[in-house]
Amino acid sequence: MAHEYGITKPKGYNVTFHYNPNMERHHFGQTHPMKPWRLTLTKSLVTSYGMNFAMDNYTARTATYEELTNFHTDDYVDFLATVAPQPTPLDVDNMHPDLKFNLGGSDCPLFEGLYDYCSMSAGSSLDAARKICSKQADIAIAWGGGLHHAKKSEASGFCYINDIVLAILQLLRVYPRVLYIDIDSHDGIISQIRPEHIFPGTGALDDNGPRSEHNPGAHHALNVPLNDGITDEQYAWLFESIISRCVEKFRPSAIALQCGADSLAGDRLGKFNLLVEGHSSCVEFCKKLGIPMIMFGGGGYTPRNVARAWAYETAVAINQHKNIPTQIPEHTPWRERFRQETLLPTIEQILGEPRQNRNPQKKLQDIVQHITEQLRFVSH
Ligand code: TV1
Ligand code: ZN
Repeated sequence: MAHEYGITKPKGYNVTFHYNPNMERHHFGQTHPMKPWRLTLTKSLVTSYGMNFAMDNYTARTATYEELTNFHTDDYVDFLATVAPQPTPLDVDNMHPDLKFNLGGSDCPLFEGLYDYCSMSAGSSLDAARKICSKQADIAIAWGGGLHHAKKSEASGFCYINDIVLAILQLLRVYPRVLYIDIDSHDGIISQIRPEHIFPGTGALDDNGPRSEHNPGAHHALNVPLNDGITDEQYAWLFESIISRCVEKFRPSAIALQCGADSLAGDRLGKFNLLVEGHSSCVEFCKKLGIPMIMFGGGGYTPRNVARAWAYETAVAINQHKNIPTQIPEHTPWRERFRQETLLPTIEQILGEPRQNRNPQKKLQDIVQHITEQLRFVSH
């Protein structure tokens, strides 16, 4: 079975895969959109295609208290570590009065084993960062990470611990300039979203990072606000135009790429028309830059499609995406959960009818123009 698809480890290029099988045992609650089980489904495809033979596979350790408090405050981490699980309240009026830090509501419930779940997610991203820092990896993959909303002392949008910030702080010890890219359908740093009415309400085109006098980050945040129904062609064009300009100006020494999969067509929360091909073309483009890179997970609420995208993007990392058969292998665990037996379903297979595209080409050209002007403020 090992070399069924001829997948072997390439010489001189190393991909590491950081995964903790205990993460997926955690549940946010029956109706909550975040399903850690999507990680099981991803891993199932990765191994059934034999991709594990082309990577160094690590069981991610849990992050320590000291590591978590590199970004988060002690009082917040202490609370996360000690608070008892609570049933999810039906509405805000029923919320437990003792709860703090935006915990215990419907988005960020206090489920059983929460602290372990958070430390595993952060641990996998930190392990990935360390492999990049020690040059043992050219690309390090942490699908359990990518939880980009968590604040210093507050949970937000299904995220409790910001593993991305922790990983980037590690990278910055060795790499002077880290480019953070976020293709989740919710606002990250270089991301796309209809700002005002979509969670968390930030991400406008002119939202470029706090401009206090001594803030070196001023002007260094770029946003690409998009409407429903964007297609692969438009997305890839935007991504490549913008990222190539960013790389030229900023000359990053490392890349942190959040691969949130709620930007895929058919997502329970997202409203785009992206296929695995379009989503993964962002990963392909970044890989070709030849800059050390961490790939994180993130959002993604239709587990079978999340697993397809992240497995295919794992194949991109090991440069096997053109070689693997599109038919999902017979021996894949949970194979029937994928509905169609292809790794690359069409928009018709996913949605029947594509969503109406509310992104006129002219708007997208204006965005690229605006970003090009913003980049005047960026120097290396
Ligand atoms: C329980 C059960 C929670 C069903 C949450 C969708 C649910 C949502 C649920 C939901 C849901 C949000 C808000 C709430 C502002 C808040 C991992 C007062 C059907 C990275 C986080 C989105 C996205 C949070 C996370 C958002 C990520 N949308 N059903 N909650 N309100 N919260 O709008 O970026 O993907 O939706
Ligand atoms: Zn999201």
